[in-house]
Amino acid sequence: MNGSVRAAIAFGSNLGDRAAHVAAALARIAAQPGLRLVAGSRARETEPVGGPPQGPYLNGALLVETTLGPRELLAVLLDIERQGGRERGLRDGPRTIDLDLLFHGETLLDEPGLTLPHPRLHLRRFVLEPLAEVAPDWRHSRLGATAAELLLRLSARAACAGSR
Ligand code: PH2
Ligand code: MG
Ligand code: MG
Repeated sequence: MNGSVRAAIAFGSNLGDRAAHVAAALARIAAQPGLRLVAGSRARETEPVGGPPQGPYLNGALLVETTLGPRELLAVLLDIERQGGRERGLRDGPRTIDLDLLFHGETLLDEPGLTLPHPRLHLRRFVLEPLAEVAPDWRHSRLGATAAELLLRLSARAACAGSR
């Protein structure tokens, strides 16, 4: 695609038929004009992190190529969340489908509603692990490390914390 960039999207679901919610969102993303699916990680079950007590998530990540700008892509993802029955309630509460924009080309952005790269992606194993599967060599321009390196750093920190 002319003038396209690579972008990554994290998906998560922990309400209802999780696999069906993820499959429906993937199909809608793949059918979106101005966007091509490049790679998808395996979907994995993860324990909920933060928020109220809630069930386990199905998490993964997608690598896409797109001519959409970051705000346009975010609007598409929010729309697909709405089509998937997403209701906004408690922060970090359970959801049928969550689609988070992780990065968009080299875009650096810090605006209400959209920070790029995603401000917490390097802190969350449920995001970093699938991201390292689809884009191990993508480099976080603020942190100066690739997805694979960020995952190693997170694992090293977790091992240190565990040995204290
Ligand atoms: N998303 C959250 C809060 N906690 N935990 C897991 N395991 N997976 C998620 O996707 C997740 C979470 C808010 O977006
Ligand atoms: Mg999220
Ligand atoms: Mg979200």
